[in-house]
Amino acid sequence: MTKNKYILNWIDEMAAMTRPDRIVWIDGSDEQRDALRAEACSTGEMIKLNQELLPGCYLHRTAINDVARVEGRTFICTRTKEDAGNINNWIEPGECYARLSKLFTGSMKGRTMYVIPYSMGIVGSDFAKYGIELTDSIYVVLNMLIMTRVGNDVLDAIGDSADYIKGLHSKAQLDESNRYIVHFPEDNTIWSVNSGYGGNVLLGKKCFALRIASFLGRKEKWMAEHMLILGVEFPNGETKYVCAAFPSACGKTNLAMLIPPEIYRKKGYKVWTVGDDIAWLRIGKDGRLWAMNPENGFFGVAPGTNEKSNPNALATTKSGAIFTNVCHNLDNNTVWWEGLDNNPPKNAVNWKGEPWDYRKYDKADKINTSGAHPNSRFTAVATNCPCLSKEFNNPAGVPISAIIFGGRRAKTAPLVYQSTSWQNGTFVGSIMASETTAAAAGAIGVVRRDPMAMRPFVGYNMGDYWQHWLDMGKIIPHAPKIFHVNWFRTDDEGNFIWPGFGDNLRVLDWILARCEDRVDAVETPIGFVPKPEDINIEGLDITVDTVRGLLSVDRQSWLDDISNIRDFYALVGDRVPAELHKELNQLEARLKA
Ligand code: OXD
Ligand code: MN
Repeated sequence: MTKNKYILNWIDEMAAMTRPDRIVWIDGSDEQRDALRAEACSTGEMIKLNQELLPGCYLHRTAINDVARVEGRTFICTRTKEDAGNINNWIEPGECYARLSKLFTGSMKGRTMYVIPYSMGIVGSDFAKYGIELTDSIYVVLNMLIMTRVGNDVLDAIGDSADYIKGLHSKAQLDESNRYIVHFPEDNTIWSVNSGYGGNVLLGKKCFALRIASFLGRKEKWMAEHMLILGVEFPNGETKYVCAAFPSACGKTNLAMLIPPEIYRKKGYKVWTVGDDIAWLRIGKDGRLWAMNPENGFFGVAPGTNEKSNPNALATTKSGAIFTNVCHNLDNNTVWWEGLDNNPPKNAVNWKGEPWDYRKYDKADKINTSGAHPNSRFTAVATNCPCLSKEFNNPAGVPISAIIFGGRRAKTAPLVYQSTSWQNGTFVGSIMASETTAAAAGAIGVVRRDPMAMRPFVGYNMGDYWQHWLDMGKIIPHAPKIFHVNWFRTDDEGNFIWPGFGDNLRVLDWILARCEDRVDAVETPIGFVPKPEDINIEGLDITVDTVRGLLSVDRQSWLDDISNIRDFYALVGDRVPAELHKELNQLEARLKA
């Protein structure tokens, strides 16, 4: 435990409000974890899976009304509304504390309050930041033990300082209409109530490592980003690292754990995973930008994960994992999800806990007919990952050569292009977008602008966040180059043209060659695109002409996008940096030229 009076007083205050029957400090030991697993199984909160096939693995189901992050109920409560900006929901902090205090009052009666001291990053390192989460959920404790570094050494590292993030979570009644995920960045405080779903309640992840950390990063001149981090090892043994930001559901975990195509493997290429979701970026003493993954595990989407799409992720889930809202195979007490294989279990329970008949599956009504919820998850231990980078535990992180933005665009964005400068790259990030796939085949997707894939995760005004990007560009002596990729261009029948998955390494290869001036490019109105013959298609079923098509820039569809971008900038409001308006005007002029 600790003698830190800030921590003890705060816990006293929170306990006086929530009134738990007892308070238990989480020490990070295996003994305590095992006892909590046993307790959760005894109450039905978790199901112990087949320990021969899945040692240390458990299944949990959240409430049916509580299966995803709730952006509409997520708030950034800065003192002024302007500082939260138009993209975030906002409540005046005093009013918000009062409103939520009512919901927290007595919410832990008859329950235990767990005190979880955790670190984002290596405990004791310069890059680490600490938090304490108070929660009435064993599920949260067991997930935090995987996703973060938990234990008494965190309390030692905090010492007698008040510098830690205060997180309070209660499942309360899981009342959807009173669900709140609230951040008070100016108070280093997060309050979450009436949810039990990962992204809303594992407070180290989106709440701290993105929303609060982005706020801190702006103050302290570093960056918290929704980015994977991976290393490409070249045949000569050198490894170069990139960070990549994609909106949710664009295959971030798959890219982070990519398996090189055979012709690359034969040459000796390898890909190493440093992180699959969040990167904290700082300027190193050598003037380069260094990235570290503040997390200690993966909270990945299960459906679609299989031996082909992501064998590394699958291997990572084979021990010590928690599965949430997947399908339970009663025949062998294991788990299943859509897209795992073509063998749905015959004797199974769906994500809602009901008997499940795979023959009734209807793609148009996945929520009600699938075995696993489309947003069902695995929480997996990072060190299980076969392709985990040896730098994973390096407190300094890894030096970044390229930052890659991406989205899901059927037509507009080419396979890859390079921005012309950091400022132009910031603009490219600010206009990032993804299309939702409409139900009817061939229907045009709805464009959602998701700047830097951070739309739901910036803990302050989006315009100020863009300004912070521009400001960082001025103080990074050797800044990474900035690129944009789109794996999702489709042909007239709506089929993906680019094979994706492991073959995305072919694009990373070009990107890294650009970073070292080893390859030329063609200038277009939107930036530099590869010469078609410079994308290696050896061993692929596509021609240079297909690549040419994938790299084409259709001026009209870009011009059509401009008004959507202007509307989005108008929504962000008057703190959009002038430089970005200028970039937009120049882009339009180049497209019209
Ligand atoms: C996630 C997300 O859960 O981005 O990582 O939604
Ligand atoms: Mn994410």
